[in-house]
Amino acid sequence: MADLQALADAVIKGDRNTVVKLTQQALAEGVPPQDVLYKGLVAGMDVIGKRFKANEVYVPEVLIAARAMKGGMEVLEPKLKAAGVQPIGTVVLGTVKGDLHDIGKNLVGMMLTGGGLKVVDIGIDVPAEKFVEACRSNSAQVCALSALLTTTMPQMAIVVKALKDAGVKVKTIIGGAPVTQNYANEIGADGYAPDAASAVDVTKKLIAC
Ligand code: B1M
Repeated sequence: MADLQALADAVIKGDRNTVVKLTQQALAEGVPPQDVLYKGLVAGMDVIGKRFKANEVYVPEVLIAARAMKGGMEVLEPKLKAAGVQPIGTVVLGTVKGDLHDIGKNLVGMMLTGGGLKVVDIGIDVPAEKFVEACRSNSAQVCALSALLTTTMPQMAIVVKALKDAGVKVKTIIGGAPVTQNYANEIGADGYAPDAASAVDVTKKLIAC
């Protein structure tokens, strides 16, 4: 019988082969795709997120867990589409103009995907106009901005203002090593997260309110 706890455990261990096998098995046994997603894959990533926040695991473990989850998602995606299961929201994600750092951004993207969100990753060195266009064309609920340099942080203020000026109804979340909650308040961003796991919690809260 399908064991969704074993599936979650395989994600936590980063055991991609077992994740793929247990996902296939659960679907073959008629477990609803949304249960496989939320009680298996997402539940596993949730544990990884909590451990990451508590410094019990580090970036490599998160990347390995995310890769394992991706294996399960590849099996699951066609079934989710067929069952009409919608992601809980759409997030446009990018590193701001002038900034080429993408390791943290990619981690945020993986955790958001792991949290059941659709992520439109528009890359690095992204100018404000591109954020505006991507949020509009994807009807995003949240625009997520990453910056690693003190010199590129002001770009976040430019993006937040550009979205407001363009009348795009989207919540903004910012993060990256030099970024703080105070800075988010200062530039009028709706949310701030210190790490990739918190970014999922904050994004879900922004979508809910
Ligand atoms: Co750069 N770099 N770098 N660098 N680099 C830093 C950031 C720096 C702190 C190093 C230092 O001097 N000690 C420093 C910035 C100083 C400052 O401004 N305060 C620096 C500098 C100065 C530079 C250059 C200017 C160096 C030069 O050329 N003279 C240059 C700038 C290039 C540019 O962007 N225009 C540069 C270049 C590079 C590389 C290309 C060589 C490379 C990037 C490769 C890549 O990303 N593909 C690089 C790297 C690797 C680093 C360090 C070593 C590591 C960054 C990293 O990936 N960390 C970094 C020093 C350090 O942090 N120890 C440094 C791991 C990653 C998982 O963490 O990105 O912080 P992080 O993401 C975290 C959180 O911040 C948060 O979640 C993530 C996971 O928990 N987070 C978010 C990130 N985005 C978020 C968004 C959210 C929420 C949370 O919501 C949307």
